[in-house]
Amino acid sequence: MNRRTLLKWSAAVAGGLAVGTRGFGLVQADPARVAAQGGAGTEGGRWVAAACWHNCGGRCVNKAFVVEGVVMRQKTDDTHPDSPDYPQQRGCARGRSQRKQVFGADRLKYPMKRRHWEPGGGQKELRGRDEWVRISWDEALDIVASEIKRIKETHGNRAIFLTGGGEIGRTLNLAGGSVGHWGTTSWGSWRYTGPIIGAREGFSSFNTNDRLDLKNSQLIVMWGCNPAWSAGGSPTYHYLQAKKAGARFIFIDPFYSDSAQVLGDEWIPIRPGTDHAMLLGMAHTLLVEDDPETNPLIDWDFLNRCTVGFDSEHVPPGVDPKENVKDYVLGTYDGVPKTAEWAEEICGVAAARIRSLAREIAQTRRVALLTTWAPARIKNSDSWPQMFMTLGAMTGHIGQPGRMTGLSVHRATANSGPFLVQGGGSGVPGIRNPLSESINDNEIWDAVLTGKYTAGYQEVRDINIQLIYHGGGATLQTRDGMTKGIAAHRKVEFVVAHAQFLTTNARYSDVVLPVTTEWERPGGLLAGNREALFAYTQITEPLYEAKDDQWIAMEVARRLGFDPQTVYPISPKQQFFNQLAGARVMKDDRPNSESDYETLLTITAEDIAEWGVKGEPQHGRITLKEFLEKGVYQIERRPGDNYGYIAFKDFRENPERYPLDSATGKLELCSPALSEHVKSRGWNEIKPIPAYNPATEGYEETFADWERKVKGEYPLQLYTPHYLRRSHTVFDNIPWLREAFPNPLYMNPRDAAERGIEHGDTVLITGKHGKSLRPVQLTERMMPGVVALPHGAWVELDDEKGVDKAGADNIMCGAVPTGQGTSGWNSVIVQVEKWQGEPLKPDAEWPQRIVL
Ligand SMILES: Nc1nc2c(c(=O)[nH]1)N[C@H]1C(S)=C(S)[C@@H](COP(=O)(O)OP(=O)(O)OC[C@H]3O[C@@H](n4cnc5c(=O)[nH]c(N)nc54)[C@H](O)[C@@H]3O)O[C@H]1N2
Ligand SMILES: Nc1nc2c(c(=O)[nH]1)N[C@H]1C(S)=C(S)[C@@H](COP(=O)(O)OP(=O)(O)OC[C@H]3O[C@@H](n4cnc5c(=O)[nH]c(N)nc54)[C@H](O)[C@@H]3O)O[C@H]1N2
Ligand code: SF4
Ligand SMILES: [Mo]
Repeated sequence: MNRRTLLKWSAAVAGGLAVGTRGFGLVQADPARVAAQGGAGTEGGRWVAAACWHNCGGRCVNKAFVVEGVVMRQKTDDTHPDSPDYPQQRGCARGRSQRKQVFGADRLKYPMKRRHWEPGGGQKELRGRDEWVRISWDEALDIVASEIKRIKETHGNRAIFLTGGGEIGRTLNLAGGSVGHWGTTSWGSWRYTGPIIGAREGFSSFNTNDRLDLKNSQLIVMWGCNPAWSAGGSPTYHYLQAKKAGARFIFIDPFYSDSAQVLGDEWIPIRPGTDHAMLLGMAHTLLVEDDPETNPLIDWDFLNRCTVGFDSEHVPPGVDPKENVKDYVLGTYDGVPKTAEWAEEICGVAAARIRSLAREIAQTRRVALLTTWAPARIKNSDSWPQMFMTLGAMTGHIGQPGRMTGLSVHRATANSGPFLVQGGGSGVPGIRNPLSESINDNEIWDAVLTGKYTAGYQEVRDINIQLIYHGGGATLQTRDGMTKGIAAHRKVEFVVAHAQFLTTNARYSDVVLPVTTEWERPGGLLAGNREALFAYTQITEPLYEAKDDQWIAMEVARRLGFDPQTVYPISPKQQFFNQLAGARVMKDDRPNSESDYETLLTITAEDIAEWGVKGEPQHGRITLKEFLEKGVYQIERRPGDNYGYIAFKDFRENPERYPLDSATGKLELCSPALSEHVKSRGWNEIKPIPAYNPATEGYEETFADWERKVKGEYPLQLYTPHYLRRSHTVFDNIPWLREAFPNPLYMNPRDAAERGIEHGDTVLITGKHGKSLRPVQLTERMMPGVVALPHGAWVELDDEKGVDKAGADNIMCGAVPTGQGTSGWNSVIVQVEKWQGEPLKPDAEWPQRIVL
């Protein structure tokens, strides 16, 4: 960003977005400047609660100022004064640009088909580069229904592959079902390892303490955490309160992140996917230095009472006593002590620092050992969560005030615990899929191309996919192996996508159905922040000919001969009403009672009549009108209230009475159930203890000869951080955001110098699975030997050269299934060189994808 564009951006933020008339802590814009930029006054319009509905890791208040149906500007939370205990839920740059998305010139306006499409395919190789032809909704729906029918009759329902779920899944279920896909997506190996070993999992349940308790921690270790980028809204602010309360922050990350800049007392650079080795080195230090009398470093009481598998006396029933953490770390049977020096060679952190960090954690009374899913989005990382919990268990930092070990990520970042406010159900009954077949994300494209996929231990199944239905999500763009994905799209007989823009899914389809955004729908609720529930209402009528997914699902059903009412027996408005009526809030007179909720909203008979829905009047804490107008109900927290949460507290106090969900009821540092689970998936086997298992396409594979330290063809590690410009793929097309966040490849100047690369050069990234171009950003903030390619850019593939210009991460990430079926997006190896062709223009200058 140069100075001029920066000024343009900040003016837009100050003038167009952050105008608060009461301005509690918000930037107060100069009214004259606002007027000069075309902003209207507040007369004649009103602020409407607007959706910000993305899977972005945050939840915030978003309001649109609507004058005669036109959105003039946006603002964020000013519903109450801001304070650390009761913070405003303020939006990020993406949410504040929402109107630029909804009203973007590149919105899909009409149903379209590919010019050379014919029943059965028609020049299938042109998918992704054919012309688009506008068609009527009738024609579009007829094509979709007749292709579903034809393919079902010729090849059976197993030929229909539904990506991203979505509303159309209900119709396909009525019509005999479809094949789906599964994966570890966000969670990496926390997905299955977490629950199996008893560590739970940080998405629907929680394993660290709440934000007010975080202030009790003296030391906070942020293991692969960058909330300033990947947990929008209040989380970084919560961490800041812990810092102000005196906590020391250590960041362990390949990148000196914005979060580390704000909070960090220290940054320990580490190679992606090698964290496990570092922890083993720390465990070794603790084991050899611990002396209960003179130098107590290990919490033997916690280990003995609350875990299984740490030493030979505590292995779970039926397990060889040799399978224990202690003997593995000491190298008793394999002859390899996992010393700090052993770890240093792998992870790159100096042995002395590995030792001193182990001591510091063990000797500090109250420590928070926090991680995200990022270090677990690594191939072969099945034992990593178990290793992380092992450090917590050894040092006893679990289940007490200021002491916690586990996940602090996404909706639970810096604030874990049960939701204090929840929405109700929509009242739409489920429709069962008669097929219960699902393919691992790492094999979906291979399944299309080769007709085979792994269905379990020594079980490979045949499949003949001929229809790809993109009902939701951005699967072609967000799953590994996009090059194969594109080939798969060019192989099948029919591809259809519901889409708001010409996204990657849409681009490689035959028929594209334009769908509405949440701003064009009756309204809904958004959860994802434990202290608040957000509501939004309709901002505008559906744009152009866009229709909502439910309507499409019903219309396709009608054409397949079903009663549309079976797909959606109740209207979207009634669904919204049901969610509102069922909203509940936790009572504050009893602590941590997950079942003790009361009704949130007062709804009168007049409200029900006005809405024209079915319902009963009810009494709650605030009125329906007030809630919808404010757009949020937030719990006012204060120190010592009953909403605090200490994860594993009961368990720690009495593990017999409050067992964990694992097979033994204890935290399983040796877990036969885990190794059995991994084996049952059919790719490889692991030990029940957290043994180090080098990642496929990890650091070790950057070497042609590990012993002599000779680098190979792909000498650099690449990983894909979640990036401020986007929520995954969403918002990638917004010019404002493109200008603010240019999507570079991050690289250390030393690696660049070796390759004759200069700051700002266009570089070619070459890996085992594809090639991409990006402008390079040279920065000491990235450790040498590692490069980062931000997650989610919309692919721009030059078919002839086989080079993608957008830096689409999944061109570089290959679909290589390991262990539990982990999507290992952060274990990739590449080479980077200066691009000899035409340099890239900044993304912000690229033409928008305006089709019709
Ligand atoms: N290389 C790499 N890949 C990754 C990751 C990574 O770190 N690296 N991260 C992974 C993670 S954690 C996740 S969660 C996944 C996310 O994977 P996805 O869920 O596939 O990604 P999104 O971009 O959120 O996809 C949402 C899509 O839905 C569309 N959409 C929005 N509203 C509607 C609607 O009402 N109807 C319809 N029909 N469509 C709508 C949006 O335009 C967008 O195309 O990506 C994963 N992929
Ligand atoms: N802006 C933005 N925010 C998002 C999203 C988005 O797309 N954009 N997506 C949301 C979703 S669905 C999810 S699942 C979450 C994911 O959130 P996280 O799981 O936290 O993932 P990241 O933000 O990619 O990475 C966090 C940090 O881990 C570091 N890291 C990466 N690999 C390793 C490793 O192997 N070891 C160590 N020690 N550190 C590593 C990165 O440098 C980064 O600083 O983000 C959410 N928030
Ligand atoms: S963090 Fe998420 S919910 Fe909040 S404004 Fe940003 S995109 Fe919207
Ligand atoms: Mo995610």
